[in-house]
Order: sequence, then structure tokens, then C-alpha cells
Amino acid sequence: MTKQLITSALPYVNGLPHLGHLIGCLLPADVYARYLRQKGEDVLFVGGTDEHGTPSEVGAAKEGMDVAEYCKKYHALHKQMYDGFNISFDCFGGTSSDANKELTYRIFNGLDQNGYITEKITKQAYSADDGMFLPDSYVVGTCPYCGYEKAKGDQCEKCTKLLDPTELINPKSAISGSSNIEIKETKHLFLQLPKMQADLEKWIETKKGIWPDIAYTTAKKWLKEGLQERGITRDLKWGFPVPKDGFEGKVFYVWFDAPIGYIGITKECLDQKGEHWEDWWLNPDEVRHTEFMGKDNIPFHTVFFPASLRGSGEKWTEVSFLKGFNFLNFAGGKFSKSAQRGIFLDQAVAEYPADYWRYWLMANAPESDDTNFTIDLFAATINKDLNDVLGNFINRVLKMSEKNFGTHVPAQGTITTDETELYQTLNVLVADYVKYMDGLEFRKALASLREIWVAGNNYIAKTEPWKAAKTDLARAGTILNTGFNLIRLYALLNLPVMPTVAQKMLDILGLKPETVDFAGFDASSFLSFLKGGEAFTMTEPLFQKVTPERVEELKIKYKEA
Ligand code: B3M
Ligand code: ZN
Repeated sequence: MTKQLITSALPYVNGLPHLGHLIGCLLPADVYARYLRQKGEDVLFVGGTDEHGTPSEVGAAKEGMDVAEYCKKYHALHKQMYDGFNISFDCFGGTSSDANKELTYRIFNGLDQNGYITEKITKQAYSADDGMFLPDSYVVGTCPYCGYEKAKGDQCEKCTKLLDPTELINPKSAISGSSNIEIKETKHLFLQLPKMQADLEKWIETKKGIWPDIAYTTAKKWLKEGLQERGITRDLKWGFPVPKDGFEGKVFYVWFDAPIGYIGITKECLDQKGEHWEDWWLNPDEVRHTEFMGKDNIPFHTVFFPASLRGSGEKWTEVSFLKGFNFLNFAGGKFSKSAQRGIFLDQAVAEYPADYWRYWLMANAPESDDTNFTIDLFAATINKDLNDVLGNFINRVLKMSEKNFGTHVPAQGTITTDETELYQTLNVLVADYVKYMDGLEFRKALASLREIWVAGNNYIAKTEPWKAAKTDLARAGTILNTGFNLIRLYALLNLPVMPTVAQKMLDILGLKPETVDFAGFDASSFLSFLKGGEAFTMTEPLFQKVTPERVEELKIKYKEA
């Protein structure tokens, strides 16, 4: 069986994650991991924190902490927030570990031996006022390609073009704001990407029509512009020291060891369990690797990281499928920690259960374009889809059954065309759901899921069990039996997206999650699972509406108005 390796991009440890991070990588990766596990696949889901780079140094200095301690503190906070959203990592670690150092050196040495590393004296921005060479992202100025005025020296956020800080027009220090920037000479190591251009082009071409458009076109765009050699060392203290004579006092560039971090995190985690990280990372023929990330991370994962792996001379597991996301905006603007704009993960779960957010975000995933989050949109979806459709269906089935049959599932009697029509509808919708989940088209998958719930409501509206209960109790029993079988079906289908809700639904029937592959789904047999007589437990409504008063309150609290 193919092993399923799933990685979520590693958010920087210094900033706390918000809803945008959640939908940009962590949550869809989790939903996909849960979906595959439910099918019975061998899954390893890897995530963690990206710990090197100047932001960690600056953040630690601000808090008067040692950088490593600072990383530990924020790493634990990230983990706590992800736990609050039930992100089911199999391995969760950080990029500054010894395991990652070992792997970074292994890959670097391979690249060096194979002639992909060269030395060069470079000119770099030195800030006399800050007393240091400025890391790329700490030089800000105007992008020479698109004119965006707040471009950072490593990459323009607006046009996604990777930059060299010396290219910026009107450069300034992002630390002190000083424009007293001197260009000084310093020696660095470079990865010879131009040597790998042809090889990478051939490889990316094999992804055409397979990867989502955003992943393929971003990679293509970058390759078309022509690859430049890329510096992989920096004049910083925090980072992995460069293991080469003449480079004392320098460390690797954060983006060099960050993606290697997926491997390092796996190694640290599996070593502890007595398992072999190589089964996942040096096993390309048996592993399918699916990566999840925001669009700004795509160039690093389609060119820079694959080049590092290929050039090292070993047969690493590469990305098989890259799921890239556009951005989630907050009420038309960016999420911003400094401006206290947006909803951070700890805040979100304090307002509403994680599953509400999980559902909203997956149903509105920014797959084909940037997507806007607003409190109004959130409330409308929760009230309609979760309360009026799914929640209402469950309540009606439970209440009518209890009233007419007590707390045991009524027997399935004679099947009529009402049921066979429902089966036909479900067979089509579930096949769609499977097709979209397998293809990682989450918005479409969730639209199918919603239609599957709607089909249940339509069935109840059409068959009117409350009327049948007065004239033909056996018929009412058959309808409600179908209702309970639908609750089981919905619970299992909901599991990847809303794990807590799904468990509560299974609890009604005293059932446990089970391995189920919905490919080849046959409603007629699936909805005959509960024959009647099974005990069930009445439950409080599973969902609460987001009231107009709460909407106003949240808008003020999160500065949406
Ligand atoms: N930390 C950038 C980001 O958080 C970077 C991702 C690394 S993935 C290996 O968006
Ligand atoms: Zn630009």
C-alpha cells in the first residue's frame, strides 16, 4: 500500500497563528489526513514551527529571552492552539532541533560534493544604526518589478517575486526605520539553481493538469523568469552554523533548513517511537507526499526545496501533490497581529466550538481566489447549514422517534420509492464527495456534503413521518429508521471536517468511528445498517445559532465594523 505523507507548512514561531494560517495549510492538511485515515490508509501527518531567522532573534530580544527558550515558549503556544482545533498531527516539532541540524548538514554536504554550492563575495545591506547586516526581510523598500512600496528584501508580497534586498528602491531598515543603509561586502555560499533549471522544468511539466493551477502556474512563472543562484548563508547568530572553513560565525538561511524541517521533525518523532524516518523520506516509490501551503510559500516548495533534495545526490521523497491556497482576508483587509485585526486561534475557540470554524473555513477555502471572512458570512453559514439543515434534521428524527417509538431505533419495514429515490440521490452525491475529496477540491467536497444533508431534510419533508405516525405506524418507523441510518452516514462523512460533532452524532447511537471507504458507496446497503431495536440517546441540539446580538458584539470586538 502506498504510504501517505502529509505536510503542512511550518508557520514562523514568533507570530501566533490566526484563521488565515489555519485555512492556508493546517486545517486542510488535517481534514485530508483524517479522510485518508478513515479510509484505512497508512498516514503520517507532519507539522511544526519554523524557528530560525531574524524574527525569532528580534522577538526574543524584545522579551529579554534567550532565543532557544523563546522558541520553546512559542512552540508550545502554537501546539496548544492547534490542539484547540483538533489538528491531528502524527509528528509535531520545530526546525531548530538537533535532528534537523543533522539532516540539513547531510543535504548541504551532498550539494557541496556534487558541485552545487559556490562561494561568492556579496554586497549586503549593513545598517550602521542597528549595528548589523540586515537580513533580507528586514530591508524594506519599493519592489522594482511591480512598484509595491512595502516590499520586503526577500520577496515582494504583492507580486510574489523573490527579491534580493539590493534590488529594492529606497531601502530602509525594518528594525530601526533608518535609511542609513550601507552596502558592505561579505562572503556567502550560493546554491546553483541555474544548473538545475532544465531538470526542474522537466519535473514540473509532469505536474501539469495534476496539481492545482495555482501551484503549477506559480512554479512555471518562476522557472520561466530563469533561476538565479540563491544565497543559503547569512550573517546572523541564531541558526545552524555553516559547517565549512571560512564561514565561521555564519548560519544557514532560514528557508534552507525550514523545508528540510519536515524531514527533521519526522526523524525526531519517529526515532523516539523506534520507527524509521527513512521509510517516509528516502522511499519515493512507496510514498505519496502531499504538501499544503499558502501561495507565498509555493516557489520555495516547487523550486528551492526540490533543488536542494535533487542536488544532494540521494533519492529523497519529493512532493507528489502540492495543494496551494490563496489568502483569507479579514473583512476585506489583511489579518494583522500588530493592528489587532482578525481572529487568532485562541480567540476563535473561546467564541465558538472549533468545528464551527472548521466547517466555515473548509466550505469557503480560498482555493481559486482570495476569500473574505466576515462575521456576517460566518453567522449566515453556521445558522443555515449547521443549524437549519444538519442540526434540524437530527433533532426532528430524534424527537419524532422518541415520541412514537421510545428510545430505540424503529424497525426498517417495507422500502418504497421514497427510499429508492433517496438512495439514488445519495449515490450520486456521495460519489461526488469522494471524487472531490480525492482530488483535494475542498469547497466542492463540502458543497456535496451539504447537499447530502439537504437530501435528508427533503426526504423527511416529503415523507412526513408525523402524518404517517397517525395512520401507519410501521411506515413512520421505516422513515425514521432511514433517518437514523442517515445520522450514522452523516456522522461518518462529517468526521474529517467536524470530528467533535461527528463523535457526538455517533454517541447518539453508541457507535464508534470506523474505517470506511466511501468509494463505490451503495446507499441501499449503507442505510440498512441499523435494522431497528438499537438503543439511542436523546441529545441537546448539536448546534447553536449565532444571534444578531452576538454578531454585533463580535464585529466590535474584532474591529470589523
Ligand atoms: N515559515 C513561511 C510562512 O510561515 C515559512 C513556511 C516554512 S514551510 C517549510 O508562511
Ligand atoms: Zn512586486
